[in-house]
Amino acid sequence: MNALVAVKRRMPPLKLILVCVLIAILLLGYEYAKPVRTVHGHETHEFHVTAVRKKPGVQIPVLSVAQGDSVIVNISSNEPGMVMVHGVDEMPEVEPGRPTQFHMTAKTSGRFSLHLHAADGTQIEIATIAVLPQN
Ligand SMILES: [Cu+2]
Repeated sequence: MNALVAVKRRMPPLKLILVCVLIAILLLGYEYAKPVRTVHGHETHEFHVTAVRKKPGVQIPVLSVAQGDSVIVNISSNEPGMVMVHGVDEMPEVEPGRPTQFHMTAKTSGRFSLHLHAADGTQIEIATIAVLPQN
């Protein structure tokens, strides 16, 4: 009670309100950004990528997760096609203006190609999913 009165005396009300709003924004930002922990200690990672035809030498994104984690990739594409990681059953379709979501559980460590089989028969590399081994 005395501390609150002391704070009120030292700080004008507008400054106090601004500090409270700033703290609320920071707490909300942390809540939104922190990984979701499951009961087994694994995390759920959500990424946003766009499938575009890359020029030679241009790097594709690397999405790093740990073995056992869940992966959600939101994918936008300039071309229609089917999203795929070989060995994962889920193969959502995507088309321009209609993003899709790809889900997988990172069961095996290694580097996996997330790619688009475009409607014209070609393949577009979207990202590499790097699954780090669990200790
Ligand atoms: Cu494929």
